[in-house]
Amino acid sequence: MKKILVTGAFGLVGSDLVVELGRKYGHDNVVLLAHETKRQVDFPLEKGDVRDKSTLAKIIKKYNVGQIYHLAGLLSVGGEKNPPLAWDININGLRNVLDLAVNHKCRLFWPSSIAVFGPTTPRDKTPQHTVLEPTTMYGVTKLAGELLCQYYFLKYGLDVRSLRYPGLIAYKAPPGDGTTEYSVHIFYGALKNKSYSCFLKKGTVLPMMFITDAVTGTIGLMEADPGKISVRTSYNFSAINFAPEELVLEIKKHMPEFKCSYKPDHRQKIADSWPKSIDDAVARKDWGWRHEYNLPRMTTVMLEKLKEKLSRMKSG
Ligand code: AKB
Repeated sequence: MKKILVTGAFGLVGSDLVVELGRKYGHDNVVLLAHETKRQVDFPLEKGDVRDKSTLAKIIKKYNVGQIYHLAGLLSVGGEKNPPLAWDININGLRNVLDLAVNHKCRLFWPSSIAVFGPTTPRDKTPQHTVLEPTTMYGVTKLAGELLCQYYFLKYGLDVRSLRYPGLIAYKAPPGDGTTEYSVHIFYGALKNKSYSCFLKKGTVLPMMFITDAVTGTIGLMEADPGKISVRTSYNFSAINFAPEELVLEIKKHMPEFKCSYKPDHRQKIADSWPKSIDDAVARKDWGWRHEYNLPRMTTVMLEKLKEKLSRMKSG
């Protein structure tokens, strides 16, 4: 079997995705690319930066790679701290992977984001095809990336597939430098300190998804028959929508002593530029996407799994 390469393998998505890919296809068939290689993992692990095309090319050849999940990238808040770096990693890194995927005839997955939308986009049930005028550098790179993906499909026939990820909630890896990531930090706050200071204000409804659904959808899209893929920019991809106070109420059902205060900062502006809900009917129709986790189920699993993880970290 040709191998599967995952860049950004230790990130929020990668940490869960590689486990599922390993379970489905065998650990020896999933190659991890990361900046650090000191971790003990039972997968082949290579050190590299997605901006270094020749190292990437060597790894793709060495393992006879047939599929790439290119997850490495900067998020919205990190992108505003260093916009040139966000462009360099998110766009130049993507172009390297696109070129190599063409040369080595790989199928490619690349995540876009709800950050492609902006203040001029309809905010409720945002359609698949709509106004795209993002106001963050992250959103600009995601929009340019979507168009590049479609271009490589049209020009070179590259089988590239993409999803516009909403805020993803996961426990295996620590949250990255994003805006929807409050919804992950809040669980660490609840379990470590019984309190959390939220950087978004009450009423900030955003599209969100539990990681298990995101991984199922990502692999589902990659396994779909090519004839079923009608979108080669990126699919709208949606599960649940909630505001911080709704998540707080849900956590309080398990931990009545939990307290959340609200101190909105610069990240509020980013959240305000994004939709409240997404219409993902095209993904549901084309390749059968459906989600399983609602807010209560996601909260129960997050508290349980993160508690286990934190107590393992404490004891060892
Ligand atoms: C972020 O908030 O930057 C990301 C995203 C929605 O793409 N989680």
